[in-house]
Amino acid sequence: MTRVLITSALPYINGIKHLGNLAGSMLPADVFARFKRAAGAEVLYICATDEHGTPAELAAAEAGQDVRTYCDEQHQLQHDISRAFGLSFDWFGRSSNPPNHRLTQHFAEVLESKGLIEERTDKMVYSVDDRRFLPDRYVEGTCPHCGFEKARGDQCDNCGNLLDPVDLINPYSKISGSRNIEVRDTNHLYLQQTKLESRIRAWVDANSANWPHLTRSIAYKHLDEGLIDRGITRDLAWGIPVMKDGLPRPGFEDKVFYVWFDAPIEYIGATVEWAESEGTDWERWWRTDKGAGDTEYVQFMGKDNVAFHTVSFPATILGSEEPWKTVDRLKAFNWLNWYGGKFSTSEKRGVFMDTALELLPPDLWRWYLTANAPEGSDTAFTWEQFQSAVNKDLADVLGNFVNRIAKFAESKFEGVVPAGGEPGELELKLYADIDAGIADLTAQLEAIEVRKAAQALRALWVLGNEYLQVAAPWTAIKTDPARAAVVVRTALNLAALYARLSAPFIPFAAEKIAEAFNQGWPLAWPSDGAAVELDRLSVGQTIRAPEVLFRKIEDEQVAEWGERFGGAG
Ligand code: B3M
Ligand code: ZN
Repeated sequence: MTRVLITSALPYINGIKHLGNLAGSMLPADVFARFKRAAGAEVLYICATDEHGTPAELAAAEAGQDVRTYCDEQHQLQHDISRAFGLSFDWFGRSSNPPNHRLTQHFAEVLESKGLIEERTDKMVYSVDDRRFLPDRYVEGTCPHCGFEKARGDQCDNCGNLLDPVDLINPYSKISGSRNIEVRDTNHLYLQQTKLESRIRAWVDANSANWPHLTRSIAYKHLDEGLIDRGITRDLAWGIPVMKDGLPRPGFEDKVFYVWFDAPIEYIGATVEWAESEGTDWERWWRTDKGAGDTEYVQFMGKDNVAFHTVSFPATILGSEEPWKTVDRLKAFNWLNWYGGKFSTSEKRGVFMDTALELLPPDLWRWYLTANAPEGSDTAFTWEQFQSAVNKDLADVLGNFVNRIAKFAESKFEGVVPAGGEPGELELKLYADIDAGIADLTAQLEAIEVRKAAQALRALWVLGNEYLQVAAPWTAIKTDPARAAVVVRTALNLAALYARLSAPFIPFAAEKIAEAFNQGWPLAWPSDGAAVELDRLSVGQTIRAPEVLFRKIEDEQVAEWGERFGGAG
């Protein structure tokens, strides 16, 4: 049996994610995981909350909570909302949990033993009133180039120049507004990526053949620009303590590892959490000396995370010289925008995962977000497109087909799969079309071409409607009951087959259909030809029409939501 390890980028802890985050990592990973499981692979799908760093500390402070309590609550919220969307993680971990502490400290120690860690003194902006060092984007001041008064420590939004926070004129803390700012010396650990450059490049050369263009181009862009040594510690209280020989590292008592150093290690950490909870082995997924060599490892993420996964995390792994499993396929996504602009929490632009589920069932979002995945380029959410995807594809095509044939079987065949008749020319043509359609869908899913897979699935649904239209059992039943029986039997089988093929995308509706047709759950991916697959339901077994699968979205709803969530305007 093939084994597939799947991870999606770890959602940051500060608040519920928006639909763009969902569309660009977790949802496509889930579709792929569901497909691979159905197709018989042994799948481990891992995700977790990314909990360290300054934004978590500040969000906790704003919520009036200590950071641990804040993260506990936010983790639970994200966990619950992900489940409600049907994200089928085998484990949803936390980067603040003990396994990640142990692993992160282990990597730092091993990297140091390989001569790849250097202690350096940096000059950093310190806010006396906030009693903390300020990360670049929490310092603002006047731009030395253009005089703009609200330039950020890392970049001036007015003239675009990249800045060093110590160059700002009249700097102030973005946290408190205090101008009581000093530049202080502080020691940090640096991972000497410069020493690893050729190893990382060789690894990218050897592994990137299977990466999509977007991933490869980002990786080489960073390599070609030249790697720099990277600070892997920060002056913060919340995070993973910096240790040496089992004790706090002298001079680093008030420091922790940088969030981007420990976050990817949590892919392994979360696997350990999972294994501990299941009483099973994690190493066969991660150590090539313990069997992980025959695992395929697939990562999903937005394009802003690619450099961290093609350069920084590999630096950690390769630098350790230990036999860790590295990524085989890295699927990156562009942005899903909200109309012309970006989603924004502070400006309440766009729909977030919790609100989405208050409005409509998860499958509607799942369908739209996969059929319009931001794959080749950035895409924009619009309510009009969303309405059309739901009403046309789901309600008119799939929902209508299933409902129509099940109702007809209920009224004319007492709700059982009818016996009688033999498949004719129409059915043989249908088999051929369905075979070709399944082959296309399977190939697109294997290739993680999310949009093309959704298109292939839609095309399969369309075949059912076309078949019913031409075969017209409602006419045949008047003159040729045996012919009507063949058509109804075939169409009922087709509906059951749609449940299996659609389950990775719209698992809730698929399960409803499966239930109504007395199929087990979860459903296996079809592995035989259509002639067999469309003859699976036992003759005489009962079926019933499922409750309404997809309710249409009304124009009034679109108008109301456009207002409420800041649409085109
Ligand atoms: N948490 C994504 C972000 O917050 C980041 C991903 C980590 S993956 C190891 O932008
Ligand atoms: Zn400027």
